[in-house]
Amino acid sequence: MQDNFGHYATNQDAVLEKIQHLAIETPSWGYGNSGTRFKVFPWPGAARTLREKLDDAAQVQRATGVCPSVAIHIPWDKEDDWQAIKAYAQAQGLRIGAVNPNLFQEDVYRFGSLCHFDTSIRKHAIEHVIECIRIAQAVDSQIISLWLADGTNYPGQDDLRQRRHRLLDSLQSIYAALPAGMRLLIEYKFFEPAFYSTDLPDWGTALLMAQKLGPQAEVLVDTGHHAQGTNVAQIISQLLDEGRLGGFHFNDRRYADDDLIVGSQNPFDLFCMFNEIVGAGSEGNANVERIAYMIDQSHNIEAKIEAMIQSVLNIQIAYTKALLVDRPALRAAQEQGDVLGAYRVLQAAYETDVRPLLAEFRTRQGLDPDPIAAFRSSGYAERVAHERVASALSSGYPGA
Ligand code: PSV
Ligand code: MN
Repeated sequence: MQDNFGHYATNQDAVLEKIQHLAIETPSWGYGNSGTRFKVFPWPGAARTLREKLDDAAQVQRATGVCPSVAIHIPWDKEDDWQAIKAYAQAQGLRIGAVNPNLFQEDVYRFGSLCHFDTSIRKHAIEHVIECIRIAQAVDSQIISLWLADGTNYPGQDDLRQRRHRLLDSLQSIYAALPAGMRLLIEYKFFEPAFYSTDLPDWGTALLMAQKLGPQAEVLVDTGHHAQGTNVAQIISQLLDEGRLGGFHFNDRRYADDDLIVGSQNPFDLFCMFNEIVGAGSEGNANVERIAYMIDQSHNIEAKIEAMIQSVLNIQIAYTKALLVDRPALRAAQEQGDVLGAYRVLQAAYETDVRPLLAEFRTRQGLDPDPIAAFRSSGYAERVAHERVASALSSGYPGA
């Protein structure tokens, strides 16, 4: 390990300490059946209820030790008794994380939600987000993450500036309902489901909205929500500089959509994003401390719990490599105009095999150094496949 880590060998404990503090939230919807609009392939034993999703998320926490919270989506995860859910999560060593309102699945949202031309539909959407704020309060969550499917499909379909005014107006009503300490994370996506215009298409629009709203509003970067070739690391640097990087939805994609395992397609890009974060943190950027690291993936054909664990491992690998960047050497190369020298500092960190260090981290935490192998040998997947299918058959549940 000494050779690999160069002058950081002496700092191994500091690196391990930092890895321990990178908490990653997993999404409840990543444990249920999902698919494309062409086909949903049911996974044997996929979670069907919020409790089952929490059971599965607890496995990810057990294997990795860094996933103590679970994001929920309302109404997919709607429950009558939130105190009971909170207690159920706690008993599993978990807590409820970000609450995601759903402003895209009701018939009334055909022409949008917060940007709709009909005031009563805008009001309906605002009330749903306020309902989510109340749920967040009930489960002691501090985050509402808001994504809109709003947009238009044809030029002229609606007045774009009017839509923008409606959006700001709706967001202001939502913001006014936020209790102290709760953050509204505004997520953007450049297209889909709308194909001509999207009301929150990019980080700039999301940032403008956040700045107009106030300090409790920040931007949520879903890594899969950019056009091909977009430099997401640079977006991260700008948001950090503005103090408005609320959090991430991690995932990866090759062409479009956003559900592949984070780091599986463009691991160097992921490293570059973390490099911006670690760099800003090393200079005392206060925003770095409150970034919410969340995964937003729905696995279509792969084993769901394993895919979630693998995603966590990929994030840890990218982060650990960013921690190994020799920052003084990087700064010196930059200030000498040594273009290749600077690049080679990043390359040295990126090409370091950090798997032994991460195995050491896990061993020190009392975890198995290979979380996927540990999960596979636990027999959990086979057990729930058996139990949940059996209980579905006996109850006549159609989704098994
Ligand atoms: C939209 O594509 C999105 O990224 C939003 O975060 C949604 O809440 C989530 O996916 C739903 O799967
Ligand atoms: Mn997302």
